[in-house]
Amino acid sequence: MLKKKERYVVAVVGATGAVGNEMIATLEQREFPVQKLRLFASERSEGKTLEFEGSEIAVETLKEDSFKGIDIALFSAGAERSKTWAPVAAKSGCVVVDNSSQWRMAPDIPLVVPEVNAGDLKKHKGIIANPNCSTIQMVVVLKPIHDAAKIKRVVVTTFQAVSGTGKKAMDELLQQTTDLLNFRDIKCKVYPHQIAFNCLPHIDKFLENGYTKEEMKMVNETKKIMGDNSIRVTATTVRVPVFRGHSESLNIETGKKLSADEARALLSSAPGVIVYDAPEKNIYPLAIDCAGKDETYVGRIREDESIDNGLNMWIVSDNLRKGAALNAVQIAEKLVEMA
Ligand code: NAP
Ligand code: 12T
Repeated sequence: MLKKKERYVVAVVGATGAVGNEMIATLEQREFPVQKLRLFASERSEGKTLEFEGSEIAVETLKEDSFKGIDIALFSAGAERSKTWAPVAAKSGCVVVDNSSQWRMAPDIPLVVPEVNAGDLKKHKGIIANPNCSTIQMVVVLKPIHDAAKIKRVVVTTFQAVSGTGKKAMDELLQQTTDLLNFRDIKCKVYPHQIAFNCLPHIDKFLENGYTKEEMKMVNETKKIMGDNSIRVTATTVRVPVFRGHSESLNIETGKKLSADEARALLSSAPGVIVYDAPEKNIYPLAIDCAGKDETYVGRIREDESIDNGLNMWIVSDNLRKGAALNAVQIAEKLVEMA
């Protein structure tokens, strides 16, 4: 449990990565009450410094006693590191907000999107899991619809940015694009196929049921966060040559009929959601506009004419902000409120 303090000692584990960088920026922008910031990464980053609130902070490597005196640790250094180090951190009295997939489905670890299930934070025992980026932006939109009309089934297709995979993937898209435009051969290191000017129906590993891990994260995490195992979800997750911002096409079947206007009104007052929906003026959410923003944008809201109670919509959010760093910092803010 977090003890009430004026200011907290905060750690970012994976500080040099795409998500870690965004975490540092988010803590600063939201004026999180930081007494001291400690930054951790791998041995490769030894000697590096990163800027926070105008001063340079040295990047450290993790050791058994690293977490002594740290109140809150935001982890984004991959599942392996979370598996090893989150319990070490929790044991030394630090509250961990973990961005990896390692602990998300563990029954006694809360999986939290503050707009949806902040109440689950009360049950934490030192580790709190941050959901997958694609799931987070979807559940902030599903929650008000579920409360009003009970969702029976969701069919989702994602169009995910390369920054979700990390820094090396962003470099790969840039390099392949410049190589192709200069008639040079390309190299595929991060993804199994060319990502520039292409779409890959493959995110994370393939599982025995033919789905990818990313698809099954959306299925399972949605039920856990919404606290309702009866919601049926099926997903197809696709990598697209976009640097930042995940787009998703949602088809939602509800128990009660909701008109497109009713859905628009509901979503307009939902926390963390902005309705951006005026197709007659070519207004709908775009990844390039949502990059750097905090909210999830919703447009193309329309009734599914093939079933009785169905809605289609298009949602976009910044995968590094609400999809990762911002959600983690919002969880930390809730913990401070509750302390
Ligand atoms: P990234 O750009 O590749 O950064 C990886 C970070 O992990 C770097 O800071 C790296 O340090 C650090 N790291 C690697 N090995 C380490 C070790 N042995 N000890 C300490 N630090 C180590 O990746 P990213 O996109 O920021 O993602 C990081 C992790 O966040 C992912 O693996 C995933 O678990 C999670 N994530 C979650 C979401 C979500 O959906 N919520 C989205 C994206 C990522 P060096 O620079 O020293 O190598
Ligand atoms: N493979 O945190 O590649 O479970 O976009 C998030 C993003 C795993 C995760 C990606 C991934 C996660 C990706």
